[in-house]
Amino acid sequence: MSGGIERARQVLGDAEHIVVLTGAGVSAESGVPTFRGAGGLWRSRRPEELASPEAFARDPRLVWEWYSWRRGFLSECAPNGAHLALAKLALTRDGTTLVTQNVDGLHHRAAEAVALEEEDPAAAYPLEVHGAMHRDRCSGCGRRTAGLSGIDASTEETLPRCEGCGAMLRPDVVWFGEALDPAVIGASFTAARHADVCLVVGTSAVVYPAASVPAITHRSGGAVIEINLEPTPLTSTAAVSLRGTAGALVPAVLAGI
Ligand code: BJW
Ligand code: ZN
Repeated sequence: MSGGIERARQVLGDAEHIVVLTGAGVSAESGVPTFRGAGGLWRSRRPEELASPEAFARDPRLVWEWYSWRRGFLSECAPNGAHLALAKLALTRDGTTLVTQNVDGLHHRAAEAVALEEEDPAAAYPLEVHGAMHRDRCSGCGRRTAGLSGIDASTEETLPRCEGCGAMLRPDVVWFGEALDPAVIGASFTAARHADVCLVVGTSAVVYPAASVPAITHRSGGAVIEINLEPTPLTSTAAVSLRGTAGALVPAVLAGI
């Protein structure tokens, strides 16, 4: 076993409270594209062109086309070994909080897959700080509904509308410039403050306020362990920084913890 993996296991094994922050890299091996970098969703577009309220106001058809395409391929994706190992950790170790920036629902599905009959999968549901792709929300009255599939984005008239108030529906995700749900990000910060260790998996750690989660643990005297293919702004503060895929490293680090 490499020294880094062994050290990470030791730090996690000794911890009473663990907070885990995941990003798009944890789902890459499930076939979900990341945002930044080679092969990322934003290789050819500026993020604000698709993931901002201004973009939706300017061209809702384009934004719905993008989300409809992503919903389509998500239905073909399944949780990988990293999601499953994290779900098992949350189910079996009290004091573990999962926080995800992902909107793909794969942590939920992993919880349902690994929970034994007598276990409540909700114990391994993550705090979804950027919302969830499988829900829609009314841009007028805010009502949340199950995400529609097979959206016809060919014209503005065919885009989905709220049955209550008639305003346009939108995916229930957090775009740039929008506030995160204060209860959800607040619970994430509280968990980060109380954590002895923050395990950070597959995020470029550049989008705030989510990227503050490991910084809060670090400032509160806890350790940061990072798993990523590449260095990130967190690497210099991490007690252990492991280079490699989440699918291989997360199960290796959590085995027997
Ligand atoms: C692997 C791997 C493998 C690959 N194994 N690893 C402070 C400073 C500067 C700016 C700000 C600040 N505070 C706020 C801001 C502004 C802004 C922001 O952070 N901008 C920066 C980018 C400059 N933040 C906001 O606007 C936020 N809102 C806000 O602050 O509101 C304030 C407010 C208050 C009150 C009223 C009103 C407003 C909102 C941010 C919302 C982000 N939304 C998105 C889209 C979600 C919906 C959707 O999916 O369509 O969230 S953007 C996108 O980035 C998505 C992600 O969750 C997020 C993070 O990306 P992530 O997960 O890190 O992915 P990647 O692709 O960047 O990285 C993948 C990593 O995995 C890489 O490192 C790879 O190496 C690695 N990897 N394969 C392991 N197999
Ligand atoms: Zn409405």
